[in-house]
Amino acid sequence: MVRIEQVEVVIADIPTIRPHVLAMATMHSQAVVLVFLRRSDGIVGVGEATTIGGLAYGEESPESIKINVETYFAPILKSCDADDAASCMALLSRHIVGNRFAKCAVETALLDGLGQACGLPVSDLLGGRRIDRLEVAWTLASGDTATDIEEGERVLEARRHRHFKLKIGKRDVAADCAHVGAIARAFEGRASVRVDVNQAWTRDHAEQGAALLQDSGVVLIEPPLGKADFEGMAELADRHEIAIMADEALIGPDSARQLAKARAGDAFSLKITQSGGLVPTLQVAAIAETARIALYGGTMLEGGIGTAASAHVFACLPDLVWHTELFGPLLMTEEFLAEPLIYQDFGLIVPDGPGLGVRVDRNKLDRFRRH
Ligand code: MUC
Ligand code: MG
Repeated sequence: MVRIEQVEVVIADIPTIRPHVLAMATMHSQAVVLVFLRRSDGIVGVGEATTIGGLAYGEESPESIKINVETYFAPILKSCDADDAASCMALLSRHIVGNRFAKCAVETALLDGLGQACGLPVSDLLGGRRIDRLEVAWTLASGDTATDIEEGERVLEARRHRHFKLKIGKRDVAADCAHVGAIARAFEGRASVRVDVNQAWTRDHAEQGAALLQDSGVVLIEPPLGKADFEGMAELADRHEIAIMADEALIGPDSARQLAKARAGDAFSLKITQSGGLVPTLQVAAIAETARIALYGGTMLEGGIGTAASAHVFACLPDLVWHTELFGPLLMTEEFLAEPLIYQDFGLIVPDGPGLGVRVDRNKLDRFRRH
């Protein structure tokens, strides 16, 4: 039996290329939590968890992920067969409630280790990839219309992105929709525009906003309403042509079933952290597919490891109607992978080496490691 001999958790604070303005937080850096599992055969598997704005997005913080993995996950992991990722995760779930982000990092590290041991990419362990390149949207979130247009022009010209997501919800609805309208006009016929309100609107705001955004040619709205308002989301999706996407409310297979039953959105934003791991993300996707809910490959603004893990999962799915937003590493000023992920032709190339197919450069990481 291959044992897990060492569990190491590192938090690294990586600056962002510009302030990233969301309804609930403005980010100047991203706290990346990396979990390294050293196996008795010498292989080291790595996984990542991130959140957004400390405790502003979810109920786990970078610090809670680190302390909980070190204190509660590690002793259980040390009793597991490292080659049996499913049994390890089942044992963890029996003893640890919640902690989806931490579970995601640990499951990723188990699968990375297993993939390296048997010479297979994680996507093969998950059933096999269907595509090698995932189209990637970019988030324009400087908070300023002219800066956003300039930034959009640059990444479009570089053939890096042709779908833009705008973060709104901080200003009043009319001001936000005017900002979005100006950007949608600037890119009309050249790039698609979607928005993420991150739950900041009331039902009245959402009615008003959905109509204005639809008129501006915007194609999709990520959670306009609070995550508990399934009814409001369903009514909005029913009344407007513009697609309504569930995101914050989607926290694993049980929530997927409830959201699908309530028809609380036309689309699901799949996130490996929010789902509690790679396998649970596939379960969420399967529920969506059977309910005829469109799929989107979401991000928690992960660095290279979480982004590669997400890419392996998303590459296994039959149809990502809304593509992905796996741009996390591009929002950070620094790279901690030995070889960066490849973005070309508006997409991300899914790594094809064993495990995640990417490696952490510990020297690079150490420069940003929190002590
Ligand atoms: C979210 O809510 O979707 C994804 C892209 C981005 O800028 O923020 C995230 C979180
Ligand atoms: Mg979102």
